[in-house]
Amino acid sequence: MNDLGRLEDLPLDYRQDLTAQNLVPLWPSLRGVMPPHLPPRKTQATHWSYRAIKPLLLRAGELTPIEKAERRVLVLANPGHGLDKMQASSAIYLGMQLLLPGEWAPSHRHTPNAVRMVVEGEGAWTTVEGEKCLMSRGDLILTPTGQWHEHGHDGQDPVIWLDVLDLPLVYYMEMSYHVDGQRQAVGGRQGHQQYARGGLAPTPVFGRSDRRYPMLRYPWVDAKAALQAMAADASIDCLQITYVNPETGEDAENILGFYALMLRPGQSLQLPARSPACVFHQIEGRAEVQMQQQAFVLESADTCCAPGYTPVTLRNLSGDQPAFLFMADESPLHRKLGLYEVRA
Ligand code: GTQ
Repeated sequence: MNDLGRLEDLPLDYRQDLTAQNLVPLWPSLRGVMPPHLPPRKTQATHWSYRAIKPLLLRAGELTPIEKAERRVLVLANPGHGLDKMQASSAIYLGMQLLLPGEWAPSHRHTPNAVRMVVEGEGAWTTVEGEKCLMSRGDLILTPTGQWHEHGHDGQDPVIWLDVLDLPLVYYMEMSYHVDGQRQAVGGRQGHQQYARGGLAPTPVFGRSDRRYPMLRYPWVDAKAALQAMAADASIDCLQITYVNPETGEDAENILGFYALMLRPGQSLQLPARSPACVFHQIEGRAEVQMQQQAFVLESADTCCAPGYTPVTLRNLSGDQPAFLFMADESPLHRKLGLYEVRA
C-alpha cells in the first residue's frame, strides 16, 4: 500500500483557504479513519469488582439523599474512553444503582433504552408503564425507550442493581433526553406470568398482542431453569439463552442484546472474536474471563467488558458448582446496521 500525502506537504496558504471554507483534505486522514487492519478500539478490557463498588455505593447513600440524585448511581466507566465519558464501550453504559428502604426514584422516561439486572436485596420494584415489576436477585427488567419508569423500595435492606443502557450511542446521535412524570397508577398486568412458558403465547379473541414490549420482567428463576434444562443434554456445549421478545422472538430491545450463560463445573468455553463489544456480569458462582493476555476473576456480582473483535475464553473456577453469567452486547445494533461480523 502506498503512502498517502501528508497535511504538511500542502502549502500553508492552501490549507488556510480550505479551513476558511470548512473544507478538509481527506487523504492525510484516510488511513486514520479506515485503517488496513482491525481498528484500534478505545474500549479496554476492564474489570469492576463488586466488593470495591458496594461500600462506595453505600457511602453515596449517606452522602447524597435520593432527592438530590434522582438516580443514585456509580457509573462503571471504561478508562479507554476517559472516565468522564461514562461509557463501558462505544454503545454500552453500565451503572450500579442503590435504593435504600423507603426511597423512591421518581417517574421519568427517556430516549435511551435501559435494563436492570438485580444484584442484591429484596423488596424493591420498578413500575414500567403501569406494570409493577418486583426485583429479585438475577431478574432482568426492561425499561425500553420512551417508557415511563420509577423505582421504589418497601424492603428492609439496601437494594443494588446493575443498569445497562445504550446511552453512549443515543447521546452520540444527539438524541438523548428525558421527560419528568407523575407517580404511575399500577395496573394488573404481569407479562412475566402471561409469557411464563416458552413457545406458548397468550391469544385474546382479537389475536396476538402487538405490544412492542410484551414482557418487561424476566425472573431469574425462569432463566436459570431454562439453562438447567439445556444442561441436561450433555451434547449442548454452549449453555446460553437470549432474552427475547416472546411475541416476535427478536431481541428484547432494539440496540443492545441480553443473554444468560451457564458454565458446567470446570467448563471452559471459547467465544469467537465478534464485532460487538460485550459485558459479562457474574450472577452465581465464580468464573475467569480471559482476553488479550489478561484474566479477570469474576466473583459474584463482578462485571467486566471486552472490546469488539476480541476472542474471550470463559472458565468456571469451581469443579463442583455451575457458574451463571449475565451478558450484554451490541449485537442487535450491529446486525441491524449490517455490520455484524464473526472472525474465526
Ligand atoms: O434508573 O432510570 O443508571 O435514567 C442512568 C439513567 C439509571 C434510571 C441510570 C437513568 C436510570
